[in-house]
Amino acid sequence: MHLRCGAFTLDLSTPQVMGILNVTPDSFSDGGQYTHTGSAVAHALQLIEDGAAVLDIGGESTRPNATPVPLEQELQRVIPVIEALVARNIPVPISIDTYKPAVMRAAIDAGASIVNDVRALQEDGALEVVAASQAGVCLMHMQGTPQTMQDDPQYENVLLEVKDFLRARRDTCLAAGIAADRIMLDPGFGFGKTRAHNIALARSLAELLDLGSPLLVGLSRKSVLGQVTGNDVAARLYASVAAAVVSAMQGAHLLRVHDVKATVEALKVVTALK
Ligand code: 9MG
Repeated sequence: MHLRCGAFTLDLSTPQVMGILNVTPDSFSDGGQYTHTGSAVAHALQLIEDGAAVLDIGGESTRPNATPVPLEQELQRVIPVIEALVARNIPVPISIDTYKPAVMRAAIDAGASIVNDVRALQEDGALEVVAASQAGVCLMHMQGTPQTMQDDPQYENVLLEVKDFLRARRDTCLAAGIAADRIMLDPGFGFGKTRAHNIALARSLAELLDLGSPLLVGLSRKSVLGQVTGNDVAARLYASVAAAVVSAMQGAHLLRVHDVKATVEALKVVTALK
């Protein structure tokens, strides 16, 4: 299994880590820490040193009830960081976490190789931007929007509905000319899902492998781990590593995490013992 993305081919034959770099004042766990280009770049270099195979850079929080960020502000947050990292010739692909086509285009022009879209390229023009590039893409499932998604999420069968959505969005991408090996899929833990929905999905993650695309999982520090452990967001390291291990044991290819060093080490054990 691999992902083609820009000049990179990401080998996903063993589980890999996508390190989170939020250049936002209000992300749920690390908001406000890396709002200056210098500190964001320093943190990115540390994530690479710790073993991240991909860096995911975001300039708008997607936590529940997050305030939408104007286009210009999002561009000002993320593009200088991407440019600075590309200038340093970093050895891993940069992923841009955005649903806005104009940010996708600017980020790809600046050197990003993956588009991580929590709206799965449903925004007008997003599909065309990715299709016209060589970037890889992560298509994520979300019910509702970050402003409404946790109000009262409802499913008849969460696994089947998420799976059908991901299959349909992947087919739309294929029809638009995005090659299958440029596409990853993600069930979107915490995006329009209750604790029961998240746990049901996590238990049956392996069923999503039938879709034949690499699977990205983001459970790091999320509220479902707080609900299970009783810990607040600053104390969810062990729970996050456990969630990454369980996901990788079920076949997840890429784990989107804050705590790269601990997760990389745990995944080495999964790879060795699985
Ligand atoms: C941006 N973002 C926040 N959580 C995420 C998750 O679970 N998956 C992906 N792909 N992106 C996420």
